[in-house]
Amino acid sequence: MLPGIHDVELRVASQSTGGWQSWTMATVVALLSAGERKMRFVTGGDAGFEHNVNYFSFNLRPPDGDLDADTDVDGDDFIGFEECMAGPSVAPEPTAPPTIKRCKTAFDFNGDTDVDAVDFAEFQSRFTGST
Ligand SMILES: [Ca+2]
Ligand SMILES: [Ca+2]
Ligand SMILES: [Ca+2]
Repeated sequence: MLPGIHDVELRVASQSTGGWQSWTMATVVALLSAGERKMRFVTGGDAGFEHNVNYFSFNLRPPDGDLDADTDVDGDDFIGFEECMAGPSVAPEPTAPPTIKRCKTAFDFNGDTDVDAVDFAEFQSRFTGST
């Protein structure tokens, strides 16, 4: 599993969707680190509530510059970018939050495992304001 933020999509059907073959898509978000993982389904609802799962898929989100995941790219994210930026071919070594993993999932736009000036150009193009 690639580390990062994944949109996990499930194709499901149940009594509430209109029947066992009345499919709908549900999405949950998972922040995953590298390595093997175990997945567990936990369902809510009344006793006897049943459902049908057709499939699920993990879709790695590309970096978007929004380090704090508040749907903008602003000065707060820039502070994090400065913490993550380490130059060409140098892995991020943040001394405070964010983590190395989060640096890469938020800012390594070209996927070369560093956060450098190339990534900063992309970050600038996504900057939405100072606050
Ligand atoms: Ca943000
Ligand atoms: Ca913000
Ligand atoms: Ca990079």
